Amino acid sequence: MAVIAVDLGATSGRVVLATVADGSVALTEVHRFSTAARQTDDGLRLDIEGVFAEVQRGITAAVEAAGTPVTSVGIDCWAVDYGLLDADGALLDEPYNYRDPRTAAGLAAVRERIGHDELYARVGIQDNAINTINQLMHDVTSGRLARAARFLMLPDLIGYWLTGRAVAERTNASSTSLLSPVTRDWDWDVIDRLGLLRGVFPELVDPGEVVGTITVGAAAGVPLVAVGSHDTASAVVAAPLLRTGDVYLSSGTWSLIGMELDAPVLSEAASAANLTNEGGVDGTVRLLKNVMGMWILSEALRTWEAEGSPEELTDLIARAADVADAPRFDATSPALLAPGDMPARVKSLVGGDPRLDDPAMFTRSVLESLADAYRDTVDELVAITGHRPGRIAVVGGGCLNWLLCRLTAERTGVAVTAGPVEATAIGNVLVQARATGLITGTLDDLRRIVMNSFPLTHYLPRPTEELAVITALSNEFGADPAFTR
Ligand code: LFR
Repeated sequence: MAVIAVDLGATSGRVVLATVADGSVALTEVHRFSTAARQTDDGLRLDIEGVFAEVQRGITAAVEAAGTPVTSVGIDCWAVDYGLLDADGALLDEPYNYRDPRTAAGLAAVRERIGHDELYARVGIQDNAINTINQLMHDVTSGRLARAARFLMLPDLIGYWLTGRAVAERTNASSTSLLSPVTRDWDWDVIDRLGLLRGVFPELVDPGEVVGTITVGAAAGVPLVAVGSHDTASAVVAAPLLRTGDVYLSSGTWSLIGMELDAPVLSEAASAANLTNEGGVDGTVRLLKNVMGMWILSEALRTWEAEGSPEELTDLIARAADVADAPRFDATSPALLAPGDMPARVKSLVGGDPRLDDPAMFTRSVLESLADAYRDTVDELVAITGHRPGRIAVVGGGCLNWLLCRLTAERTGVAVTAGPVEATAIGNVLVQARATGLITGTLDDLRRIVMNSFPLTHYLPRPTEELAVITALSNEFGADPAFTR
């Protein structure tokens, strides 16, 4: 029995074929393609129909590779972006990417109608220009929304094209700032006050519900299962958290760092810390912060490449390990959001310090600043929830960045476990597998399957002392001491 996960990330999408058996899960990537937005005369846009064609190609490849019946398909994607359909169900135009600067005007227009404090107390979402609410508000003022009959978040849009059923999966709907984390329904009052047209919002479904039967392509007849369709919700499912208060850090284009809770925290302190209450799988709340993440480095690499000096990330990390006293900056700064000349922007955040012209120093500066932001966020989470983390579970591509993992452990004083890299696809698969009866259990049980299936690397807060202890133990018991760097 095989499961197909469609996982759309900010730069690339993948289709993964998975098997779940005997308490473990195994993944094979069968197709990868670009999901990059493109600058058009009319803003930063996504060719979502092109992405859908790649998704179908991937599903075909997965069905062919499976050699056994496929039990279900699930889709996850980055949050906040959406497509609009007209009255005939056709796509109105290409979706905007959240890094398009139109959000500034949208945010200002939202503010005129609802103050931040009131909005936060209602929907619990951090103040971030990228939020759907700001994008939709811009669509109201530009007249775009008036031409729409249906609003669908991107993974729901792909699900609609596969099954013909239009729904809004809850974890991703929570990223719109239009969902109440208390009632878990659309906040119709906010929607009315912003003039957002009630009729465009589809019915909500939870992860684990069957959206419908796929009617097109190689997987026709197979159920489409709603997963944590916000990629971060799926990643948190597969983060090896052991107890309440453990911190996850989903490390990719963004760094999403937070705790999994049973209930939202809508207090002034949470608002002042700019923590967000996004919906998680099984009715959990992901109290977290968006820190800028590996985007800073990937944009810098793009700039250097355009200037003719290609740098490799792994080389940079190795060289950055030997750099001392790098300047630090606020890694949550909105100045870093839009695409563009990242080295120049970071340099201006550190007062023009010329040492940042050296890519190794630049890299060290970014990693130190990210680690600072993680420490500050962990401190805020502890103060606000009263829970102390036993570990920080770093998942996603950034868990391969050993220097960042090491700095994170040292700076926060909390042990880091790094892995699995493909947490998002794994979380997607496990929620499907549970929905179709291949496995049973709580989130803890799903995480046990993850820990059983993938190796983790451990980084301890005080490496020198701890290495001495581990070496002594290994000399005595013959265990492998190589689990810390
Ligand atoms: C990560 C992510 C974040 C969200 C950002 C924009 O891929 O989904 O959780 O804040 O992208 O959608």
